[in-house]
Amino acid sequence: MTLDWESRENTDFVYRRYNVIVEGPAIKPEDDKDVKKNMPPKEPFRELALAVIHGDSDRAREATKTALASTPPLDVIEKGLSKGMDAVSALYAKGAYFLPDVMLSADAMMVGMNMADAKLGKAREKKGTVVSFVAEGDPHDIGKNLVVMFLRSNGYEVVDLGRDVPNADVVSAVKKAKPVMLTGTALMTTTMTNFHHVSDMLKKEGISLPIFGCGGGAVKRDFVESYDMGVYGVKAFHATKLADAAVAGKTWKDMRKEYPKIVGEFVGEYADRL
Ligand code: B12
Repeated sequence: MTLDWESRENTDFVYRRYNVIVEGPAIKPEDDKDVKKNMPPKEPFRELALAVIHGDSDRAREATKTALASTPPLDVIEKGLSKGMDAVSALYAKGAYFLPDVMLSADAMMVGMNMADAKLGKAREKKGTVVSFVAEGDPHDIGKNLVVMFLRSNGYEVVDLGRDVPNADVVSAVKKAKPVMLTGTALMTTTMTNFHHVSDMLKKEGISLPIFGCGGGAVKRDFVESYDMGVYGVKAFHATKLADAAVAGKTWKDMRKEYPKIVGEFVGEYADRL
């Protein structure tokens, strides 16, 4: 029998033949209640978030192009693209999205981020050097890429070591670049412990940095404050304020105490240190 796939009658036949129970029309990811709660209501942010949620790089390119015509690049990232990635995280956590979905969304996010990065432009005079890396064994580099992007666009020379960086390579890079700041990102509980090792290895070499800023989904403030030089970084754009503070002579001990003041906003994670 020849089937006309557009015809309801025939699809019913196919469903019956293969014992498929049809519960209703396919649910769109943006209709999920946890996604709905945090979706930006207004354009151009909604379309940016949707492009990331659907893992559609072409749509992300178009949406970012449109958004950048009227919106600051920082808002395009923080209020649009990042909201999409938050939704993807929620869908992944509840098992509605699988790794391939997440990878497509990460690619779409990077397309938009690179365009926003180009628009941010690079400040001409360099304020100092920063070394950035993702912890050994960890492939999650979206947050680190944001940190690098913000630092570069705010006048810092960044030695970007990439992801899954062996601890020894971090120490070598620090010895070579003599940075004003080291940033580390870890998204996995199995990889974040490398921050502790890096701190110990630096100390063994007699190296004391103004700040070793550590962030990433897996990391919490009390963990970062359990080793020397560690300052817990909450938002990627805070990295520039922390680097500015280091250039101005603040130490990691000062930064732990004065974090909200230094980044210039209320930060829930530091609510006890206003
Ligand atoms: C995207 C993603 C992936 C992508 C990564 C793509 C990429 N290029 O990064 C892919 C699909 C590759 C991936 C793979 C895996 N993933 Co994954 N992934 C995620 C997901 C959904 C989102 C992570 C993300 O990018 N968030 C957005 C970014 C922007 O956030 P962020 O890095 O934390 O950065 C923010 C802040 O922390 C801050 N920040 C970060 N660093 C710094 C530094 C400084 C100085 C400052 C100031 C701020 C700062 O700035 C950002 C905000 O502005 C999370 C789920 C979740 N809820 O987080 C899981 C998650 C991280 N993955 C997880 C796992 C387990 C894996 C796999 C091991 C799965 C598997 N079974 O194979 C593999 C890794 C395999 C391997 N090789 O080891 C787990 C980790 C669990 C844990 N706690 O250990 C999570 C939490 C999912 C879960 N709930 O189980 N993953």
